Amino acid sequence: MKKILLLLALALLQTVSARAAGRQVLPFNDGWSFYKMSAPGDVSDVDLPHCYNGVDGTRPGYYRGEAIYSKVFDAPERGSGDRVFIRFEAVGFQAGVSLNGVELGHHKGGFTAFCYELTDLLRPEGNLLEVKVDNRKDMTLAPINADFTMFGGIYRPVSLLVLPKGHITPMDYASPGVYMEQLEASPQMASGAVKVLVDGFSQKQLGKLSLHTELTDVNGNIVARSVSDSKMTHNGFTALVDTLRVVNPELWDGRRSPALYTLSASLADGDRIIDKVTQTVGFRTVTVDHDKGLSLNGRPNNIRGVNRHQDRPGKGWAISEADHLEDMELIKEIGANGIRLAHYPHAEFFYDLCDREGMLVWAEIPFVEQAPDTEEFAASTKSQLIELIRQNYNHPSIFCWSLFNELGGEPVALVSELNDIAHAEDAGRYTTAASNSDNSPLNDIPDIMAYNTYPGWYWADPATMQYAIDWKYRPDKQPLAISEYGAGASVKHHGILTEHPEPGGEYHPEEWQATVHEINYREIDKRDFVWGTFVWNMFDFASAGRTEGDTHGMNDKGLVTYDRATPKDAFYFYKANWNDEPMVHISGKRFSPRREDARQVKVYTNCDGIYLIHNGVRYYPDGNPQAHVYTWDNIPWADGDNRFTAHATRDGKTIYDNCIISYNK
Ligand code: GCB
Repeated sequence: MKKILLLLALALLQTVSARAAGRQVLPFNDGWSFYKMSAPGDVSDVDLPHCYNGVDGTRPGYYRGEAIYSKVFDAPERGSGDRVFIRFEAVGFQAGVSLNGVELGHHKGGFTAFCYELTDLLRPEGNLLEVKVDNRKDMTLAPINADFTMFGGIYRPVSLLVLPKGHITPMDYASPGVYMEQLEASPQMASGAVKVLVDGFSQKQLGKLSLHTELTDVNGNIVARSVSDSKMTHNGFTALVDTLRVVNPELWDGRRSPALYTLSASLADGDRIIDKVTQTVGFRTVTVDHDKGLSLNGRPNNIRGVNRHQDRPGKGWAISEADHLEDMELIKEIGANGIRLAHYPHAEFFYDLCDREGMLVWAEIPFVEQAPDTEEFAASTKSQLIELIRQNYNHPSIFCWSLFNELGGEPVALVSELNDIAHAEDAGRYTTAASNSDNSPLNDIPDIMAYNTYPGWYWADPATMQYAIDWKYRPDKQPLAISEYGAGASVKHHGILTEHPEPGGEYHPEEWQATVHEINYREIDKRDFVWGTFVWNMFDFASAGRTEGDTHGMNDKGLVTYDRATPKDAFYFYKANWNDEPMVHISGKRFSPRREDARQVKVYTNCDGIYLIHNGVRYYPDGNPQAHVYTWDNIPWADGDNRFTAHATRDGKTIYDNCIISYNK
């Protein structure tokens, strides 16, 4: 009972403080109805997030069509004059929203948030909100074609915002309405210019309005505080502005120490706080140099990272916070220090996680493959970029905005415009892009460049990564990264190959993927000027049109299977190279039984003193390791079961990995 009372008191306190702060954010995810336009009689009750291709998203004929979501609800409790907004975090790909039969708006873009005001149409009870969702191909909206399934649905959370009449606006492309532009970030001093966009005030009220800002550290200590009544116009709104300074700040220092601060921005009329928004922020400098690569806070910090797609089996894009956390744990386990969130804006929860975990993030818009030369297409692509930037402006993890991925054609004018927009929106971050062409004029546009290249998978042998990089290196142009490389792999297919299998074929042996990564990465790692490298991909993902590997409808280049249950051998190769915790892994354990031509034993470890016990006999590795890979080519395999234990030592402690592999000569 005591506990219940305590919880009630806490809940009350939370509502009171939310009200005192002037706003309520109410989850709006339960109790929706849903049907596909193809089957209007087939109505089901659903909760959000919801994706209507969770089951068919790996089949070529998956449903790409319209669907109707609706919800009947009573108006939230609110004070007189309060205004009500609805915010969708993402709908794949277009949403026509109406309340009580009146259209509120139509949003184009499958990955960014949007917001509408409901106030004037709200009845006290029995309101009907309807959302017509559409995931059909549309020549005016990117992506038009891409190597991933275009999942439909209201697949991220929805909330109602109850705001006082005058408030910090949620209507600036659904951004938080609070922007902190970093001005300085050194161990001695950090400072940020804060802009808070307001709406709903009369001129007279505006005159009396002041902005109270505070920065608190993780321990809740206030490290900076200011009051200002300076105003300017920003993004078409009145903005209250101020500058906050922190003496001897803790910098956001990536995986080493991702120090964060909470910025709270309150609007006040005298002593009365009218509205308040908090944001997580951090101070850091990221510079990319042609020869030295990427530095974080002045220290070399080339990115050793992965690409991530967001879908999961059965759920499509409607994934949970637990799913995001599981993905992050796996990415941390291999020791990555950066992530390319491909090929579109990801969930707010995941950018927050990247801030907390110190992952450097490449953020991008879904401008992939095709670029129709029309005004409508240009307009929607530009607005997707503005949404990405404004909604995610405050994340210290994000260091670049990517403008395109592998574009066919050469839409120089549009990409140049996107580049200018990104600079105008955010002077503090680089623009970049992922290109698959060495000669495209588009490559000259962004501040820093990156290339997708697949030596050892789509062509040639893995060692040609050296030429792939060296030919792309342009001393007179921008610094270079490898934004994608990799190979397909099934944990059910095994074999030792000397050249790549048919990429579009069904046989994708796990061992070849490991070989490609070992050799590709060795070449990348030799070159300090490569500012980042991003494995394609951390996880297998749905690509309905593919007919290859062990399961059709999938791209199986993940280091981990689609269900996140099985790390492939290549996962452990990176773990040996990137993570600091002692580890040892015998590669090819699933490759059993084996035959004469496949007797090599391979071990990945970041420890010393490595040896192998085979059927009770000790063997030392052949020669020196290459990129933490040890090999044994002369083990006398016995017919039947072969027992292996790999021993490795770090700081006097020995760790082991075991397996049994059978052998049929
Ligand atoms: C690429 C694309 C990516 C594909 C990948 C592949 O270059 O950027 O969207 O999924 O290749 O697996 O072919």
